[in-house]
Amino acid sequence: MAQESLELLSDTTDRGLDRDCTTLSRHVLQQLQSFSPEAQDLSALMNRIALAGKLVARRLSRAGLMEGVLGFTGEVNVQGESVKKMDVYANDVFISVFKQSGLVCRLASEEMEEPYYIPENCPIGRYTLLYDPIDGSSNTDTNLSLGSIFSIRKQEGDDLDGKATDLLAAGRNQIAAGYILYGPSTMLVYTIGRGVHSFTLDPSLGEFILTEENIKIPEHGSVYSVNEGNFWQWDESIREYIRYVHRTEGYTARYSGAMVSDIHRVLLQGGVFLYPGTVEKPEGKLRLLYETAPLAFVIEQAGGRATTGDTEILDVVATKLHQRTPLIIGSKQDVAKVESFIKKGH
Ligand code: AHM
Ligand code: MG
Repeated sequence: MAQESLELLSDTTDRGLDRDCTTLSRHVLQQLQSFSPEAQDLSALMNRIALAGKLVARRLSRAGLMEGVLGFTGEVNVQGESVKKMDVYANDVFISVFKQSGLVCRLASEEMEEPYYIPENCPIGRYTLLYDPIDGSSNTDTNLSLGSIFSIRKQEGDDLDGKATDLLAAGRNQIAAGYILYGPSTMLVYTIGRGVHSFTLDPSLGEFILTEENIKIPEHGSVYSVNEGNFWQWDESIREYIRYVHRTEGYTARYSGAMVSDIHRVLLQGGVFLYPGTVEKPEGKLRLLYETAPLAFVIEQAGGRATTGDTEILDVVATKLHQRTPLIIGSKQDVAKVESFIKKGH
């Protein structure tokens, strides 16, 4: 073999090996360029989230073959939605995984009315995990894409009354956020405020391996992603925007029923995802603390934007744990286009 091809071969092998060795926990430490206690905490927290993701992915991959995995439990959650067995399983997975971490004293999720305390962790556990264990629940029984969304905040104050009111703060207080996407492969995308990075689960290693660093969302994309079944319930300004994309060449609709996968597409290829308010639900469907704020943190870090149509999502201060917000998120130009219709309408 010619010297040149040999060098090329060893170069690509090295790069491949280098990449194979960039696990999530190592990446977090690299990002922070430190082995300080804070950096170690964040690395351990991300490692735990990855473990939860692996457990959920493992169950989903065999869901159709096992008893008691798919379908509803018969319960209705705090949001008034029917609970699926996978929602309960995934919710419990995060609790179990963080019980053992020592770092997290409180967890708050879509599936629990009140925050869940882990008293044995509270003397040292200065972090709170906010999460949506299964995003896109309606896709569960049809073997379609699903997600988990997470956000980590530092506990402010002593929370003596046990009401976790310090969580009612703007999304800019998040110290880490991201999502796990259960698709043909399982991916984890995260930010700690230093760009956005994606990892793919290598099932043969059981590790999330770095896929792409410093992802940048395109300034504009052709995709608009929204449930048009709600058309007649939206404000006229949103209807006008949709009429605009219908009559303008170069737009294409994509909507999967799981916003983690829709927003992942927008992150990589550009475009906009919307879940506006409706007449029945003026605040929309999505929850601020564990759905829209973490995704807004990711998209902002990738160079995009997320707004309610009125206020940047990361500036919205929650007034209650399960607060909802409308969401317009994605490429800067596409979010601005939607906003221009909202402004015209007022
Ligand atoms: P969920 O967390 O209960 O699954 O709800 C969130 C999901 C989003 O992933 C998705 O975009 C939206 O709800 C779909 O709702 P709809 O069926 O109203 O379009
Ligand atoms: Mg959800």
